[in-house]
Amino acid sequence: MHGKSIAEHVKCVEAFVKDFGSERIALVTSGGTQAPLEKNTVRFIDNFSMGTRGATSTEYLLAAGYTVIFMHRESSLLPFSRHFPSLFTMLHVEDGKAVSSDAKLVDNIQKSIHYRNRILFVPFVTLDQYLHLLEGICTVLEPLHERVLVYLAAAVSDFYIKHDDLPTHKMKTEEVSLPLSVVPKNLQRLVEDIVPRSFVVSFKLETDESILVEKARKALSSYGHQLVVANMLHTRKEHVVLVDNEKEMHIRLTDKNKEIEEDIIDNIKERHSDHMANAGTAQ
Ligand code: PAZ
Repeated sequence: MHGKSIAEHVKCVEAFVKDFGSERIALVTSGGTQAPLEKNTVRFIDNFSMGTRGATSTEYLLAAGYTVIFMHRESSLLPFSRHFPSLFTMLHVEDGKAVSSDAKLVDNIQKSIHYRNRILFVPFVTLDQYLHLLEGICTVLEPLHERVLVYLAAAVSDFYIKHDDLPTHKMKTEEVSLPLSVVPKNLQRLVEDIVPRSFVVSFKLETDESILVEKARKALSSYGHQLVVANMLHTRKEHVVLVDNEKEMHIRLTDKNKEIEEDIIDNIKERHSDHMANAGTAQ
């Protein structure tokens, strides 16, 4: 969290959107959450997500003209730098300076400089921080109404141990107890009470394909938002299903030189434009 409290992060968002100039703004959530197993946390529940979907989508959102609040798990992947997991080995020293002539590296550094005034990084680590930040940031964005796209790509824990049930100290192996509770779903409240005019996209990950679309439909009808991007764990980089109240649309990656997020964002931008137009928002 870079030493900032939730309230301080929310204040940064307020300052960032105060002079908001572009026509659209996206709140992107990215990466997994930690749910502690002890008050003095040594162990926690976590998941596989490195934030590839969120970081990649953010690059395409910026290119599509969005300003982005990038709410990401600390130390997960970031837009532009995500392409270089071993940056250190790409540099050499010339006249006491670290340099590289790698064209892709140069291009991505230039892009990240180009967009730096249009992206705000807001880190989180735990499930609790994630939930509070999401609510706080959405509250700040509400006055921007239909111009807001909420893009919930983070893999949020479904289980946690309530604060009162957490042992204070490192759990002893002979006293293992995991009184897990199900994380209360906050999406309905978000959609109905906090950002009722925004375009809200949630993600649904499954490992059993036979229930994927049914689960996405259930989320749509429970929370009342606009779109679910449904994906399978092992094919998430090549295939997603966009599920709305009327139909399903499959996006399949056929060109190996492309990233599926380019098509996802193209499609979502169009849907968001319709949402704004239907509400009479100038574009
Ligand atoms: O971080 P990543 O790119 O490896 O994975 C992305 C994802 C699978 C976490 C995302 O596309 C997603 O489905 N998020 C929601 C997960 C869920 O709570 O169902």
